[in-house]
Amino acid sequence: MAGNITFTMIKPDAVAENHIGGITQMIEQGGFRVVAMKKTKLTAERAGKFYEVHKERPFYGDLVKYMSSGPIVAMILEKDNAVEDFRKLIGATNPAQAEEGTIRRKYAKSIEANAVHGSDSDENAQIEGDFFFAADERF
Ligand code: IDP
Repeated sequence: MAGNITFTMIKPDAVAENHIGGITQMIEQGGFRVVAMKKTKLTAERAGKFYEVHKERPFYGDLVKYMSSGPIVAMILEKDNAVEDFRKLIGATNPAQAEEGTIRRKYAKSIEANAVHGSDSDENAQIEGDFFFAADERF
């Protein structure tokens, strides 16, 4: 059964370019409710841990550097079928392949600096949400 929670980050380039409001508006207009939200900065160590599944990929070192290069905005989002619907709303990893109307099509600059993260499974949504938020930060 599909869960109703997903996790997202607005990545450093999109935060630096003042797109927090624009991206959050697309998220809310897409039918998601913001359960938790925080602006924070990952250390290289924490970014490395968050993306540990990609440790063997050639872009891992650059990804860790990029994700710890400036503040991000982390959010837990709620909607029926949240993980799958949010992946649709953000679009393909590579913005050149992201469909019109998606967040990445509008805000991503490159395959790396692609504006937003979205969990790829219900299990990872839980793990990633727990990585950033305590129980008393979720409403
Ligand atoms: P996703 O974020 O669409 O789920 P993943 O394959 O899980 O994509 O990759 C995680 C993140 O790693 C991407 O969002 C992007 O920032 C970065 N990334 C993925 N593929 C590449 C690549 O080929 N070069 C550089 N960075 C990449």
